[in-house]
Amino acid sequence: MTFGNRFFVSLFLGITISRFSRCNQVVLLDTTSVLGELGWKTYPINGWDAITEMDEHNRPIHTFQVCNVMEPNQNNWLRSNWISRQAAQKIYVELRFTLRDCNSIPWVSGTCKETFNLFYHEMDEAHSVKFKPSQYTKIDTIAADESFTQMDLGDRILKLNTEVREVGPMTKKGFYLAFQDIGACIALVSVRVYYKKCPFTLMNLASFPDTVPRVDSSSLVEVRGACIDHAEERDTPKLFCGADGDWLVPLGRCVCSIGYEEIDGSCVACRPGFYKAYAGIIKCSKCPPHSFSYGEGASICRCEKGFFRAEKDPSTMACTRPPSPPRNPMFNMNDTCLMLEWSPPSDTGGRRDLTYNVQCKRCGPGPNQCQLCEDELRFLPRPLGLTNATVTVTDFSSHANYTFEIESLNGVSDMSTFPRQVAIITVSTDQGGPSLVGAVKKDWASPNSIALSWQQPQETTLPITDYEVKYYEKEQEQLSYSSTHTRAPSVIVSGLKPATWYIFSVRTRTAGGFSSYSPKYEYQTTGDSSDMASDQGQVLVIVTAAVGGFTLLIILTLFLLITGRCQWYFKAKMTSEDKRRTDYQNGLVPFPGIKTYVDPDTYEDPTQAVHEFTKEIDPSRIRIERVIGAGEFGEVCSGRLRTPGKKEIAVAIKTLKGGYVERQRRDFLREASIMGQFDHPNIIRLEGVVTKSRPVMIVVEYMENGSLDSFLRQHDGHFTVIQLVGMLRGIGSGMKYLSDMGYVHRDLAARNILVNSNLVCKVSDFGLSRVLEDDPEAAYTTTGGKIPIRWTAPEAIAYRKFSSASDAWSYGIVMWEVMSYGERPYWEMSNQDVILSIEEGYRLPAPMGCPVALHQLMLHCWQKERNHRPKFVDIVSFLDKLIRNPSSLLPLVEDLQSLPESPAEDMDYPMFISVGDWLDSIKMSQYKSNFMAAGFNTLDSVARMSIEDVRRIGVELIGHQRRIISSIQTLQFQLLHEQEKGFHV
Ligand code: ACK
Repeated sequence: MTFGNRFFVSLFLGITISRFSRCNQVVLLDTTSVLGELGWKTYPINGWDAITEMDEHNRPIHTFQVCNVMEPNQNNWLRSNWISRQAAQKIYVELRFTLRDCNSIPWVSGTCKETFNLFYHEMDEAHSVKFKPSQYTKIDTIAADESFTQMDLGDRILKLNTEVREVGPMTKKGFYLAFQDIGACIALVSVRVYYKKCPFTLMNLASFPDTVPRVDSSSLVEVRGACIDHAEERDTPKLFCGADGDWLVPLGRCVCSIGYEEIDGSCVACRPGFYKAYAGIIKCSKCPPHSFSYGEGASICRCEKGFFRAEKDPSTMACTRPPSPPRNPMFNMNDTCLMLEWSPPSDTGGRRDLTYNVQCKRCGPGPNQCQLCEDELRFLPRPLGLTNATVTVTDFSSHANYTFEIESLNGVSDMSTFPRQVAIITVSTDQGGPSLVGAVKKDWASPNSIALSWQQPQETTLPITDYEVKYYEKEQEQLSYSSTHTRAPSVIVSGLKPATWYIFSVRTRTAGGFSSYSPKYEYQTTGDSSDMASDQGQVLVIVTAAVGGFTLLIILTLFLLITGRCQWYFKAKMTSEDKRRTDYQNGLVPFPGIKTYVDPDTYEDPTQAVHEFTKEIDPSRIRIERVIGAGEFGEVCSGRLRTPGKKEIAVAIKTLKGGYVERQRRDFLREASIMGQFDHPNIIRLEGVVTKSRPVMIVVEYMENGSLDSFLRQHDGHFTVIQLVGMLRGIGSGMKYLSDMGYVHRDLAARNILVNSNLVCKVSDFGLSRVLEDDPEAAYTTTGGKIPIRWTAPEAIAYRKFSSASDAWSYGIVMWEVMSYGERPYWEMSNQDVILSIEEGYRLPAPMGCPVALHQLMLHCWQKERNHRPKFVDIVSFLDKLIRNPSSLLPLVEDLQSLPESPAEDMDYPMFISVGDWLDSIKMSQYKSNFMAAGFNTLDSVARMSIEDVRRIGVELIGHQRRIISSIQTLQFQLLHEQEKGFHV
């Protein structure tokens, strides 16, 4: 008898059967989704009962029930249809069912069961033969976790069980499932059969197909991805499919191809105006200057008309054009050498690979009688591919007219079809040709003009065409000059400023070309009301000329005695002592008796300098321990050096990487030849060099804390002011030593100072111009040199006037770097803006927490007039005073600026500027000569001026009087504070 079928049905209607699927499961059968009859078979017929009800969505719920609990020996089978295995190797069978516990049914003990059995049978196809239970393999006995539970009120709560069983590996194309009841009260609510897969996915720009995991759950299936459209493999993209259908361990990836960038997991073409030149994880970039891309997906931007890209230019570089021609060609000639000089082109075309070619033409008297003459002459260093704006010519005939065409070139000159422009200079070597004029005299001067006259040259074979008079303001240091031409040996130069000193020089021109310039003569225009100064001017000029002439005579004598040849190119073989002597005789070194620096470049053979100034170390004494950085020529390592006394000391070892050319080896060892000449506690000490074996090495003392700039950045705010001043004192002392030795560093900056474990700072990075080549801060200037703009004095930027005074400027910047713990000078201002701001009188403000005294010293170092800057001896003694008297470091700049009535907003010019700089800074430069003429030439005297004084010296406009007076008041305030605090350097 079947127990309670009606009873089950009423209960099943309350169950909501969730129909779900997960994306990593492929369902082979789901009874909840079969809409029509299931068609499962039952044996015997009266065993399992198939009941189909409708759920709330009007979809059928197929259930199978059996409840023959009263009768013994039950053996009721329910068999599914044939189920295709598809790609499955292992299948999962999920059963949902209810099961009544036997206790809840009266009078059934002995016959009632609480389990049923699950079987399967693999077959390659469906078959219609009779069901044979013996062919089936048992999967498991299924028991209920939950069953009917008796409740107090007699109601029963239906509990749904879910059981999942795995079957596999499967080998045939399909299988049957069978359920055996042996006397339980069961309702089978749903049967889901599925297998697991790792689903199709996109990862790292690669697609991975649906993948079936292995049966063995411990091994993964390795799947190689295929790059999506417009992407290409970087490292083979791979994923591993886990047993549960999850993708694991992504390896490798694809990257977007040239012209495409990754956006939200796909590769999208670059927009017009953008390009991508390399496949990779980079975005499309905007076209570099002077290039464009019209279409989408550009791999490179094309150059605008007139602009080009050289073969080796990277596509990221701006398109460039050929340079404009060189400017201001000039020559200087003596008996054996002709030196041509010119200024770099105003437009370098945007490139740094500027070179010059000099072509020579020798011209006869008539027109069109020119022929090329390179082969006749000797050019030093060479006629083509010159990197400096100068060349020396020797071996020329003494009676000839040479025309030199100087062309500027860069890496794209060959690409342009425009005719090239050249600078032309004509030189006559005719000894009877143009010769020097006699003394240039001032006849008279007025506030705006000066009249000059001179003696005609005595012997000229060709008639004099005219004279060129070149002149410029003395203060301007020949940044630019004017010239005027005259046929007579006299001229009135007009348009000059009153009470201003000018420099004049005259040269003669004949058909054979120009003569050399005469010596320089200094004359002054008269002030508006007096011309007192003119006489003094003449006296001065005569003295200058006399002294100049005498010096010239000595130099010329030395020149003939010592070399007898072209002095600026031919280096005799001399020892360092010879060189020192010669340098002293030439007035190039400061004092006799003091050891002076010898430039290794003055050695014909640079290895001689290395031998003379460095010790060769046997490499077996060196132990390299680790790489600490990268230098220009190779790695920088730390290690140990065994000294002859068997002691081991810590050293830094700079190596020259293999594959160098001779020039690199020479440049590399040049630093050692310089360093080896120094012996000072604040200069990095050279231990020696290895030149006789590979790799070539320079061994120096080890500085535990590395370079000062990064050291300070890492220890922001960690030191007392006295400690910082101590560091600055050390650097100043090192610099004093260098300047006493006659060595100009040119690249003094915190990055070139090294710090040891005792916070001792030592100056490093030697090598003159080469230092600047290596320095990443160094930028090209319009004069063609490479200069670290932010650290360099204006005169060194403008015309490469490097000196210990320009080192003092850099020292001021180092002070600022130290007091700001490694801040970048002038922050993110561009180099160009830095140059302009300095020119306008702007100076770096005091860093936060900087004592007034130190900022004042910085400002002192940044005076425009280089002779007004402190010498390193002054700097060291000033810092010593501060260290001895630490209370002098207490007032901070911000304290001063926050004084109640402080006109802080007006204090935007520094204390230690000259009167000229001060007037420049308040835009009253036109009155410089008025101040000077009236004797107001120090800031102290200016600070005492009254409004009457200002009027009396000739400032007539009321607005100008007002501006000057209010600036004087600020000046008075500053001087007052300075005196109160006693911060005089
Ligand atoms: O800033 P740093 O640590 O200090 O990194 C650079 C790197 O080598 C490349 O120049 C460090 N370095 C250079 N010379 C020395 C030295 N004598 N002692 C210790 N570190 C040095 C420098």
